[in-house]
Amino acid sequence: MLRLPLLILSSLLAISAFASEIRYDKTRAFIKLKENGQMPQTHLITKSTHLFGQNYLVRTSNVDELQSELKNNSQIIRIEKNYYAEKSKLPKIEQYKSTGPELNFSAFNDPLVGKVWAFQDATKNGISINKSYLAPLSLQKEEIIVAVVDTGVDYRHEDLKDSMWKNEGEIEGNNIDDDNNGYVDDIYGIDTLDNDTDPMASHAHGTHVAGTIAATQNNNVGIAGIASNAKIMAIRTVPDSSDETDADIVESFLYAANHGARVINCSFGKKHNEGGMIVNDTIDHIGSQFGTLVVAAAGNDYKRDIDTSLVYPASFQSNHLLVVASTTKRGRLSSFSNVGKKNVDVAAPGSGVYSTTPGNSYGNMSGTSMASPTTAGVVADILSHFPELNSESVKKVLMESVTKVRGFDKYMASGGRVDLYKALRYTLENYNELISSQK
Ligand SMILES: [Ca+2]
Ligand SMILES: [Ca+2]
Ligand SMILES: [Ca+2]
Repeated sequence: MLRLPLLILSSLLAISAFASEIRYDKTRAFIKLKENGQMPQTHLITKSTHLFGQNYLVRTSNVDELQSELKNNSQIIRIEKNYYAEKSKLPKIEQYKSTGPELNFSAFNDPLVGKVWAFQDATKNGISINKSYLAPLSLQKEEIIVAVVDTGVDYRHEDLKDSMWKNEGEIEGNNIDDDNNGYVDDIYGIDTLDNDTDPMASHAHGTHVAGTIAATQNNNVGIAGIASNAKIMAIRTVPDSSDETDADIVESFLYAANHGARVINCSFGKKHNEGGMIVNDTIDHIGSQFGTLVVAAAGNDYKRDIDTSLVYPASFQSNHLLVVASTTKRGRLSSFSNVGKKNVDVAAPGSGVYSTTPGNSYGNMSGTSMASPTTAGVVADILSHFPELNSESVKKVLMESVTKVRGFDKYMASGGRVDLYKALRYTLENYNELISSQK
């Protein structure tokens, strides 16, 4: 039990050492034009790519010169640098320790599912996954694509290979961009780090996240994911050092939404923001235009209040963003979890989460990184039953249907832990009201 706290503590120390020199990309910047504004003509901009609305990503020979040249330009609303998140440590695989009799989840035949304690009922501090499948409240099932924007996914894993999204418009391995989307042979997703289209896992983190959401249920193999009809779109954007850039996050989110992802899991974050709003604008854009909900980890800084000590993207304000704190098997807030009465929305199991790891293996990991996909899995299953709900509605469903936990009111807006069974029931009971409020 001591290993994880020490790990995070050491990463905090590492961060403070870096804090004075936040790095940025010297070659890329974001420009937001005014309505009818023209892209400034300057030798400093070597290429410009339209992102959405009035937002562009530009390549530049010198971002500092470009920024000072455009400071008072009448055509633009703003120019933002592309900042790195800074290096920090991702959760590592822990030794699995049994803390009681093996659990039995009779809705599933997967041999290791008994280790996924979150499948227990709300009264046992779980989120009622087994209960939801034993006596289904609703049978409608639509396939829901969940983008795992992370360290890549082992898409060959025995318990993930049948749960992977595949780009129908692309022919594998012919070195041609068949669907003309700007990416050659993007079958499972993309890799913004290597600028290619192979999102194979470089670290266990993304594979673990993917299994929690959608490991194949009832295949007599491994565990079971929370959502029965979700497909994982793998997007490798987070380096093993956790030092992702805003430009890569924006590219990932736009790719995900453009290719049909209704949920994006975001188990990463940074502890600084120099005023950059491009990621927030992107979340609002994909939420309002595509109905995509971004589910994000609150962060692991031992009850840091992210209402006052902001972290990103979790501290952004958006109706299309659901922010998740972590709970333990005993129903408490995990000691490492961040909090925020305004900016944290819900809590979900994140301590000692058993899931898939690369190479047909399985293991435990702990962090709000794990609480986020637990919640993303619930969101995906709700959307699979009720695909007509938009991102704001499904966020409301999750928040209104939580299991209230004493003391959680001061930590998060909903004051409780997500619950699949209660969320399904809430949606059925409030269906007409939810749908009419979307118009
Ligand atoms: Ca393509
Ligand atoms: Ca191809
Ligand atoms: Ca399985």
